[in-house]
Amino acid sequence: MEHKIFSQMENDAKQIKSISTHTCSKLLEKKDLIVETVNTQMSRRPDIHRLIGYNPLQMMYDNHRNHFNLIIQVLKLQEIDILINMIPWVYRTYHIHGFDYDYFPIAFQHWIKAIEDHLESNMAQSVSNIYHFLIKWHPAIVELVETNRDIGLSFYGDLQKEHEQFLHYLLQGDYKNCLLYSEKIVKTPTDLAPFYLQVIQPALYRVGFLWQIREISVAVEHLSTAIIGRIMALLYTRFPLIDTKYGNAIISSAPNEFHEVGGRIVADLLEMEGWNVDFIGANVPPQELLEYMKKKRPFLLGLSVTMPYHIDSASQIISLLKNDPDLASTKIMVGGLAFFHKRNLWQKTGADGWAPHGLEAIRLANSWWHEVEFSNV
Ligand code: B12
Repeated sequence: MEHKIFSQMENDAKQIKSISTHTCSKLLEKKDLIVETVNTQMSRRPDIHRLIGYNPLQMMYDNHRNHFNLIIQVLKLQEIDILINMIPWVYRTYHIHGFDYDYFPIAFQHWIKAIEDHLESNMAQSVSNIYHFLIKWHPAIVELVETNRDIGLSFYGDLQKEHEQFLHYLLQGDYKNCLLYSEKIVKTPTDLAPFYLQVIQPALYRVGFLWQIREISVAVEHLSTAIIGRIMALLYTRFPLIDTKYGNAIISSAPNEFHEVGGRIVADLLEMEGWNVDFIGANVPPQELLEYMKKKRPFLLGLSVTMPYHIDSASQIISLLKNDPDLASTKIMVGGLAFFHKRNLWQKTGADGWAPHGLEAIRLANSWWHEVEFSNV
């Protein structure tokens, strides 16, 4: 069902002409003004509180900023499929949080108007086509969201029972039992990867979904992530450090990206494999990452991207690296939820490779290392 509508939308979207880089830069230049105009116009509407389900206006403002970042991203990458994949998530999430479905086409009209106010008419016209497309597909998106509850949370692997038990403790905020139970699962270093990939990762996906459908609060979601961070640190440090057999690797989240557990899993698994890893975590200013890389001269950089509108910031770092003679030979790998929206989307970043999960990331890194080693013989 979901696929049918997606492919129909994708087909229909082929009619939308791609937008020039000049128009994209103008749009980016006017971002604050356009977002501000939509915020003001929407908040002046007499029906605004009904439309946003009596939520604070700030929630709508946050959505507008994220929305516009996404649109700019989609236009820059010329990947409308990202938007088509994301839009049901946006409808579903905001509707569950009380927003009326009518809010969306009304907001789209305000985006058209604001873009017309701030861009030259031919540019405004080309960008507006995206909004006309969204307005046209609005009823189908609502139907999809209302009828399709399968959002791809199926479990793969042998540790389903363990995953469920761990999740149970996690949602109670029961750190002690989470830790005791994890210790039962992870007895040797080789147990760590299945624990990370089949227990922790799906538990966090489930936590995200429960947050999305408003079954748990932001506090419970934060607590779950914090418990997992503590457990990862505790379990990992119980194993002896492996001698370095591979080169230096730096793992970081893309600029502005706050999600860091995925990158941390990749970092831990690389280290266990014998890489010398610096895990930098989330939201590093690009210039400082580059300076650090100049000092460290890593063989490998891994960039984690969760939100699609951060793909561009990853691409920018990659382009800086590739154009810097000191760093151009660094192998660059990207990964994270953002790349699940479309096959081969990672290639748009200019990276050398992509991996869907931690174990695959290790395989790719090792194969790159051996390739270079072999070519040096
Ligand atoms: C915890 C969490 C947060 C925390 C993050 C804290 C932290 N310290 O990391 C906080 C509260 C900051 C947060 C914020 C937001 N979040 Co959040 N968050 C999550 C949650 C619940 C878990 C993320 C996670 O750790 N997953 C587990 C890891 C292990 O999985 P993973 O990242 O996919 O990693 C694996 C692979 O992808 C791959 N991989 C990952 N990185 C890399 C890197 C390389 C180099 C390679 C090779 C591979 C690789 O390997 C990993 C291991 O196998 C997810 C739910 C989910 N489905 O993930 C939502 C989720 C990602 N968040 C979401 C949203 C919407 C947001 C916010 C926009 C919310 C808001 N309104 O503010 C902000 C955005 C902030 C920002 N600027 O980045 C949505 C995204 C929806 C979408 N369609 O894209 C999700 C999916 C929740 C949901 N179901 O709706 N979030």
